[in-house]
Amino acid sequence: MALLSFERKYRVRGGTLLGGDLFDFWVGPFYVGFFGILTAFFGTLGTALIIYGAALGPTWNIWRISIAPPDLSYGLALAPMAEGGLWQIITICAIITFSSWALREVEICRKLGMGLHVPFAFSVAIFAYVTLVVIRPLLLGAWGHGFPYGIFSHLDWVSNVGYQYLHFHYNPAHMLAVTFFFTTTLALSLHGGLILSAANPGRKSGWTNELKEVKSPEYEDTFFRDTIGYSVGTLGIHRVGLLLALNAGFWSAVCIVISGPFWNEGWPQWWAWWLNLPIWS
Ligand code: 07D
Ligand code: 07D
Ligand code: U10
Repeated sequence: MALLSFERKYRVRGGTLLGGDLFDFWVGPFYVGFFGILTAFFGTLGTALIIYGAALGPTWNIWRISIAPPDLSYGLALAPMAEGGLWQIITICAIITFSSWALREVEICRKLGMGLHVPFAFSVAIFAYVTLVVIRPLLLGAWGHGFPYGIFSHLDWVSNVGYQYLHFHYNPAHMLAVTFFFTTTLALSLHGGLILSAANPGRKSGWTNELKEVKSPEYEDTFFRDTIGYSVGTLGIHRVGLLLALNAGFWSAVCIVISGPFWNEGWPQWWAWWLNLPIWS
């Protein structure tokens, strides 16, 4: 079915979680829905507050604009606008916007009669963000532990927090997360490469523009059986990919939430358990 006639068929009422038919419409290509209104409203408000915060600050240099969280001395209290209050409201706007975006995805999945895998995956990214700006600051007792909203300033935060634990690479959950990130790119490059190689097998010969026949999944399976002895299969690779990517986000959240709330020495010291194993004595 051509995309346009497919859209006519599926652009029908229903599948909404909230708001019934009220917001069940499209604006251009975008489905709106109750959660689209929420996303648009809080996304616009949060962005406007960032611009307002930039106007209060010392620079319009895009790389250096930064909205900082409150000083640690405010603990878990609300801070005055110019001293971190803005950061607190922007954080609320961001969480509502990201969650509404995920719920709008759920409504679209329901309209299409599809599984909820994409909104589930996005929820893991939201979970990592919420861990950084809500869960860990709550556990440490101050909003000041959140990261500042600025392109370079958030990098400074990552570096500073990393060195607070001497050598963040020694954090075992960070190792897992990094390994999952690396493996995700390996898996995507193998998958992208394999699909394109089957879809573009090349010309029949150097003397003609006639193309060879596109190869079927049997060829794809055989390529990996011949190289590594096993093929996970055409559906399987998507399961593996999703699993790898979700684990990357999940272990990232774990690696930062344990830094401080559950371990406050340097990460290299954590490995003392290895030296202390009774088998060495
Ligand atoms: C390609 C999808 C498109 C999304 C893009 C991001 C904004 C922010 C806001 C000026 C893959 C749009 C950016 C709307 C503008 C203001 C106030 C996604 C794609 C293009 N980071 N980070 C970046 C965010 C954290 C880290 C770039 C967001 C943690 C490091 C971009 C968050 C830690 C490096 C950015 C967030 C951390 C970056 C490219 C939220 C650990 C880089 C991102 C909400 C996770 C890289 C100058 C990208 C860079 C980079 C955005 C959180 C570490 C500005 C929105 C605190 C080490 N981060 N980041 O492509 O070049 O993502 O920085 O949690 O080296 Mg970051
Ligand atoms: C949080 C983003 C969520 C985004 C959302 C959506 C918009 C809309 C709109 C485009 C999680 C936002 C959407 C704004 C945009 C439009 C239209 C994703 C998030 C909800 N590290 N490290 C990680 C590596 C070192 C340190 C994670 C590598 C040093 C700290 C990952 C190296 C020290 C923290 C990772 C390395 C250090 C991390 C990040 C190498 C510094 C964290 C990925 C090769 C001296 C952070 C949850 C992530 C974390 C984190 C990788 C080095 C410190 C595993 C590969 C040794 C303090 N590091 N790191 O989490 O776990 O994405 O955050 O050296 O806090 Mg690290
Ligand atoms: C995949 C795949 C696959 C495909 C695919 C893909 C994965 C095999 C079949 C998809 C992959 C790609 C296309 C590849 C490229 C993608 C990436 C590299 C990922 C990164 C993506 C980007 C960087 C693009 C980001 C773009 C975004 C997020 C779109 C931005 C759009 C908006 C912000 C609008 C969103 C719409 C909303 C919120 C709802 C509707 C709202 C509007 C239209 C605005 C108007 C508002 C209203 C009507 C509401 C009223 C507003 C209010 C109340 C607010 C007012 C408030 C005030 C304060 C004034 O596997 O298969 O192929 O293609």
